[in-house]
Amino acid sequence: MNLSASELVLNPDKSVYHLNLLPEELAETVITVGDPDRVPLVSQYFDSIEVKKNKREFHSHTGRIGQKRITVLSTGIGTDNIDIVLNELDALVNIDFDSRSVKTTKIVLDIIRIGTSGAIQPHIPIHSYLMSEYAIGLDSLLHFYDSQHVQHPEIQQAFLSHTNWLKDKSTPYVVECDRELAQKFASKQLLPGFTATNVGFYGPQGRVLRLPLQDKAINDKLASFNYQGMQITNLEMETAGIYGLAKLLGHRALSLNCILANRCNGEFSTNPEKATQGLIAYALERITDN
Ligand code: R1P
Repeated sequence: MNLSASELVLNPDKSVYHLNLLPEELAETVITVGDPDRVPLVSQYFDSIEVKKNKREFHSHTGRIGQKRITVLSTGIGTDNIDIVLNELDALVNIDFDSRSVKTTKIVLDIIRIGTSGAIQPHIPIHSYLMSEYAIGLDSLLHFYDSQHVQHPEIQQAFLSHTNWLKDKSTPYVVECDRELAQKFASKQLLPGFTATNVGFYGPQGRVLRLPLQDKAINDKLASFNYQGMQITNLEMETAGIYGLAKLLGHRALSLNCILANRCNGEFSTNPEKATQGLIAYALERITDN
């Protein structure tokens, strides 16, 4: 079946609509970061950069460290952008833009998020690095796809009862990382995590500036949830969407988080750039380590 112009949207130069990349401009190892300013902080370690592109919040550099070809791409904030990024990354490798048809042989991308996050457990200090083994999506992204087979309904059910989750909110979905990538990246320097992904930074993460919350105890309930010893460790805005869509599309994904805030004691990093830089260096070392 050929995809029409309205479904697979391409720019006049045949680059994909939002990411503004041509298929040959994407590497099979992709680092995603939220902030466009974090893209050069990653690519400064490249030996060479062959492509620099940007459109809206989607900035990308493709280059090499030694023989390893890597693309670093900013996603902006939130799983709404993750929907665009994951679908367009997949289209770049698995859809033929000339015939507008899905290729028979599929390419598997390695997608590694280097992000920032806030801890909700007291024992997780700021400036620690955390690898999300599981993620619970409090956004609704995955429910728009045929996705039951990549979700963990038993954990979701336990979460709904524990939190007395309001029906007006989206039903949480639980997804997990790619286990092979997790093994490649694991070390004592990374804490194992169960990450909650939500649709906003303030109310949805239990922050009150001027607006009262529907559920004042939301963060306490998240922190006290315990499923067979698994506890939710941190809050951010992309991981569950990345894991869910990567699994559905057949790609391998892993989310690494630099903890910038501890929500239990109210601390926030005084040097977020330095802390994030350490995680970038760690991730690149693992990516290039054969
Ligand atoms: C909020 O400030 C943003 O920071 C976190 C959240 O997930 C959200 O995107 O991650 P990044 O620093 O990777 O963007």
